[in-house]
Amino acid sequence: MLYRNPIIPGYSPDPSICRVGEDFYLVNSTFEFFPGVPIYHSKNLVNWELIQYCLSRPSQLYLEGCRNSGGIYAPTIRYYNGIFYMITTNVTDKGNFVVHTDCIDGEWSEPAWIDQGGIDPSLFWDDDGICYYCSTGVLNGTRGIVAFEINPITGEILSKKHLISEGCGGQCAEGPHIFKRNGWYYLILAEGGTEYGHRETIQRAKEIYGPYQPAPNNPILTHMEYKKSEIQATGHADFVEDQNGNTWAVFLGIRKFGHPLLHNLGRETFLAPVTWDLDGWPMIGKNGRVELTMDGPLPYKAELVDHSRWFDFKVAPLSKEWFYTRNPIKEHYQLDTKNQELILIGTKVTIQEEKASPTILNLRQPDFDTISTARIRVEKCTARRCGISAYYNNNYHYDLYLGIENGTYYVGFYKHIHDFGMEIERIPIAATGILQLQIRTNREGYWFFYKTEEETEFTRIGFGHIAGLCTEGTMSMTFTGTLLSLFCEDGVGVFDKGFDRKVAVCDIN
Ligand code: 6LW
Repeated sequence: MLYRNPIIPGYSPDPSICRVGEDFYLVNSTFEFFPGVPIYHSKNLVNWELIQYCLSRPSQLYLEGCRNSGGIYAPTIRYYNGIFYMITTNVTDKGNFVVHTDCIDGEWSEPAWIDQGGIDPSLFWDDDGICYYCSTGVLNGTRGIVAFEINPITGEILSKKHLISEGCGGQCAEGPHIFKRNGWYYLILAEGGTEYGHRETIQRAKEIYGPYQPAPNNPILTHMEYKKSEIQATGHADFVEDQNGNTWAVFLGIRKFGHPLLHNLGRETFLAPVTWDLDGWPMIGKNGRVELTMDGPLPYKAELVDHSRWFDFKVAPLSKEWFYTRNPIKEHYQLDTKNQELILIGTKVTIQEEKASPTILNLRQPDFDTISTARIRVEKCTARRCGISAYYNNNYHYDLYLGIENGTYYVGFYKHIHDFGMEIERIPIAATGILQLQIRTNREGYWFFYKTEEETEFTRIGFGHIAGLCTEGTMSMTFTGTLLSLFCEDGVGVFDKGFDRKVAVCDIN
């Protein structure tokens, strides 16, 4: 059965997956954004619905002062004996922790913190019911993968710590997951770092703590030597066996947009079938390579998805797809369903401010070609700036907005790259009516348009090169992707009816 990759487009890295009967659940890392760790559900492994987030309360996810791409690193989701577990790291808080729930769309527990450094924790239950923890770590001065017995409810460590692997020769052995098959303990790892040298390797042992032997055909996934593919940096996989006994891998990859090795959409979630050779070694995709269109024995037929969405302000609550930057002040986001208005209360915190939580609502940019439109009720606004942004983080964003200064209303266009930000355009408009703000994107850039009530056509006001919103261009190592956002600073901003995010090839003139 044919299907399209990525299965979860836009910034959705470090996937982990589990199955309960015929239902699959998948989670991703979320860094400085709130709520943390989305949970998606699927029956066919290709079409995923966001059901909710594991970390939805500030007591579970403290992000005050969190640096860009700090916060939540790679999670693992597992199901055992009626309980779901999600284990991850908050690098800005106390490190590794586990939460659980017996109801996937209910509340998750408070974090149980684990006295172990490192990142990318995972859980594995052996046949005797003993639960094992593994993550990156350092033991007696040696860096590698650390494993021990754990109580997954309390986080208590129940055994001696063991260094079970130093990887298969690549740098940054991370993203470990242990599973058992035909009497072997398998340990899969991401190696090479999450960039263009990324790969997945596998080892196995007869005892859980090793010694682990690497597969003869490692790496089992990489595009390191496949530069002509649009998909790059594949790695950080998790395996799941479906109800028919077929094994699948979910993993992260990026889509580069042209000749240069740059990507703006973030690390996305991909799917590939896993095949096993006669010696019991797996291979992901076709000899470790994957494509945008793939074939595999899916449990159910996949639908072709259109990621175009109308996010309306008619029904509360807002769509779960919106998320905040760091811990939000919830009262600053109000929905007036009667008037179909989203009212944002901006503070003095601007979206260029470091390590802060401005008033901003974000959606993923799900593809290269998109058209996003917001409508502003000009006469109801008092904000210094309120509008729409192609937003990577506080250092990288292109903004289009209604500005109000000394009683003058205008459409403004602002660009921020590295440590330099500047308002490029300012066009005065009437202080009334609906102002439409639009961002059109493709593989070259972001084009900005506006339309007041008196005008019949959109007018182009500015352009920002796609390279300004790319992970590779950011000044600190970042792990996220470009978002399409609504924001408001210093006063009230009123958005009318809804936000239109279309995935479509657009006219940029
Ligand atoms: C993730 C780790 C990684 O936890 O990036 O480069 C981290 N490697 O596996 C954030 O995605």
